[in-house]
Amino acid sequence: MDLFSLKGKVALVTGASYGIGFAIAKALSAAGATIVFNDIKQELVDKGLAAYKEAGIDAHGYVCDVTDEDAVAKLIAAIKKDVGPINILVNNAGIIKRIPMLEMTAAQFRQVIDVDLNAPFIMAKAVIPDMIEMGGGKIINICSMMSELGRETVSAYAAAKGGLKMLTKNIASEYGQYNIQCNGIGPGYIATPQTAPLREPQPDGSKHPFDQFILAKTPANRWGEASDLGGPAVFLASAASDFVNGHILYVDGGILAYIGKQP
Ligand code: NAP
Ligand code: GCO
Repeated sequence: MDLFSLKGKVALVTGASYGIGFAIAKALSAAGATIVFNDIKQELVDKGLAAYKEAGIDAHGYVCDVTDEDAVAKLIAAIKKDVGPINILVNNAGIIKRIPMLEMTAAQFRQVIDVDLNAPFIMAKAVIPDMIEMGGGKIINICSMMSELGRETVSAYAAAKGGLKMLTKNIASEYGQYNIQCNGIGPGYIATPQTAPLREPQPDGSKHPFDQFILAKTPANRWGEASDLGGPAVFLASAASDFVNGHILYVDGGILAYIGKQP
């Protein structure tokens, strides 16, 4: 089981005060990693620190907007000074705007691309030099079903997550020679604040139509929990995946394999 050990490793998980990032950080901590996380607001970082402490994790939290290249450079330098160079980067921070394309402004489109695609580029660029110096490292990009599929109202998000899939493959191609593995995790539909609007019970108490739709599309017949992503993240962060590179590991309960339950 040492193959899955992260003892002595420093892991930075972006946007990890709660949700999927928090769950992934908890799993990496359980495997021995020192956890560092950032969020966009101090109040969120404080909330996250309290949650990690409650989970018995002595995490290091920083305020940083991942789209701000200067702020990211300062973040990485501060982490290196306070904790040590980053061995594992999880690009988790993300936003979604559910707006029909013809109603979406270019500024709204750019904002989603900025957080979900440009920021992982900025973060990876900031950590790779130290990884090269250390003889290797792990980058995990949190992709999506929308790295493979489209649906109404998520044009910007799908474009970003599709791009993130290809950025993942390109980092693997360009830096694999330095023993850096860059892979993606493609979560299915996970019960977090980001998908809460899709699961809102109807006024009559019945399930949201989208909730019913996802259950019919998922062989596991359930929404994923953020904790379902912990094991796959430990695998991709550990020596167990040293010859896995440029791969998107879909953790979706089988959605991508399934035509859907007949109504
Ligand atoms: P979430 O609940 O919305 O959490 C996203 C986190 O990222 C929040 O803490 C958010 O902070 C932070 N963030 C947003 N913009 C940021 C920025 N510019 N700089 C730093 N932090 C920022 O989302 P989630 O459901 O946990 O999803 C996490 C990741 O998984 C995202 O990349 C998402 O696209 C992806 N994903 C989610 C699902 C799902 O079904 N939930 C499925 C597939 C993929 P604020 O609260 O301040 O915005
Ligand atoms: C949506 C959902 C999805 C999930 C996730 C699926 O509106 O369709 O928010 O995009 O967030 O990305 O993998």
